[in-house]
Amino acid sequence: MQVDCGGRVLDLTAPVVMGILNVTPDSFSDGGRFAAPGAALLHAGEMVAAGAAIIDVGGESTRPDAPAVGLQEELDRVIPVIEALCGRLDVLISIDTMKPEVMRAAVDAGAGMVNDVLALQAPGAIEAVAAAGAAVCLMHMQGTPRTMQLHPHYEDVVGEVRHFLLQRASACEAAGIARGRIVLDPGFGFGKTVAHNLELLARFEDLAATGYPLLAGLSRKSMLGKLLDRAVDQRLPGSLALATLAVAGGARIIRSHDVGATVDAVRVAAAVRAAGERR
Ligand code: 8Y4
Repeated sequence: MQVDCGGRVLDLTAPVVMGILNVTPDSFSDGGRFAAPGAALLHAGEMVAAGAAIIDVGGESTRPDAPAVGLQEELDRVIPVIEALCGRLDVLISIDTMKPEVMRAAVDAGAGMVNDVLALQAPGAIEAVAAAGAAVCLMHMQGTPRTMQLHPHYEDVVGEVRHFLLQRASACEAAGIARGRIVLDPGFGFGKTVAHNLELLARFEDLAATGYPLLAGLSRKSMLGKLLDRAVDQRLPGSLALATLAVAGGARIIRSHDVGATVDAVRVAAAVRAAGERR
């Protein structure tokens, strides 16, 4: 399995790790320590050395209480970082954004994948990615970043998420984004209770059966806070358990803050899964 990332090919024969590079000054996970291009470059270099296949650069928080970020502010945060990364590191860059203008500028600066929690539903977003030639990760969210955790409700969470993602993939393909450029993601924590997240993970294979490569973002998320009563900086063991289960269920990309440890977990889980497929 491969993803065409606009000239670059991402080989997913074995699952890979996407390292998270926040360039938001308000990011509560890293306190904005990587906001400057120099510090971001250093962190990205460490993640590549630890085995990251993709670096996901994000300049806009999706937390419910996060302030909206203006277009110019977001461009000023992410574009210098992407330019610096592409000049120095041989790694695929993904741009975490909801804005078509940022998608376009990021791909011009060297990004090969667009990671959009709105699944390209913003006006002009599908066209921006189609024209740019990049790959895209289409993520499911119920509601908006502001309202998503107020009253998550589903009759059949796996069926509804699967249906939404396949509809978005069809819309992208109709607009000229080839099937081989599309990754799907159930969006753990985005308009989901702990029970919804657990069911999506337990039935991950139903999503993998769509045939599209799947990304899972579980690192340090609040479901671990609720399951384990642990603060954000105490969630690595739980995150590794979730990453392992996602790979066992067929995930091909694991989005993580802790690349080295996650690469080990993914390699172990992938070896077990491969053993089950050899017959
Ligand atoms: C600590 C740190 C606790 C961060 C929670 C968080 C996903 C994503 C996010 C995902 C894709 C996050 C941008 C939420 N999650 N993109 N983005 N999939 N494709 N929260 O699951 O990391 S941000």
